[in-house]
Amino acid sequence: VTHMSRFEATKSLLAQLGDEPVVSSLGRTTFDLYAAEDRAANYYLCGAMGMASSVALGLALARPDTKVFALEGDGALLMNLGSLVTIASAAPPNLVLIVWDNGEYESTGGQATATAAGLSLLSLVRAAGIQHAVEVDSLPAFETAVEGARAGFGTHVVIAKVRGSRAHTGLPRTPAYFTERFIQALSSTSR
Ligand SMILES: Cc1ncc(C[n+]2csc(CCOP(=O)(O)OP(=O)(O)O)c2C)c(N)n1
Repeated sequence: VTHMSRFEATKSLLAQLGDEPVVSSLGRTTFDLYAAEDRAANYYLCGAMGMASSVALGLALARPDTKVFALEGDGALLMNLGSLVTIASAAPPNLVLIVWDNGEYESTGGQATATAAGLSLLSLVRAAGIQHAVEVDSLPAFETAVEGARAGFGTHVVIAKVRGSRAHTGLPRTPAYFTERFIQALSSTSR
């Protein structure tokens, strides 16, 4: 059983980043990102389950000058598994996908996901053809994995075994504002 908290891991991720964009999935993944730090380079998906990896893929292809980070829950990744093979084929050198694997659909009441029954997301990711993939279950290991992914070339996937965080803040229902702010943040960092 992992003791790594998703919220603590999210905070440590942001502490390592500069102004790189972070696209986050829905639910608790996004609530934790917002609570960790509401930065202009965060893009919160509200309800688009599993689409963070796809949105981040498009962004990574459009913006080869920056690393792009995507945060998905395990349930969200499983809902849009096709994204893995598309990412593997496109093989952007600047995409980092982090999957918070808590074995449950925590946001909707804790129903078990397939990983709770033994599915290895790491094996799935490797089978899709993504070579730079690791699974971690402690904060120090997570930090090392992020450091490697941030510095390295190629698409990287980090499967982070986490426990959820029951306390969270929610998110203001202002998607148009967040979208406009994200676009502006990215325009100002174009090189
Ligand atoms: C297509 C679709 N189906 C169902 C939902 C409802 N829903 C919102 S969050 C969520 C659970 C997400 O689970 P996971 O990605 O594992 O993240 P966690 O909640 O565990 O942080 C579900 C089923 C949705 N938003 N979209």
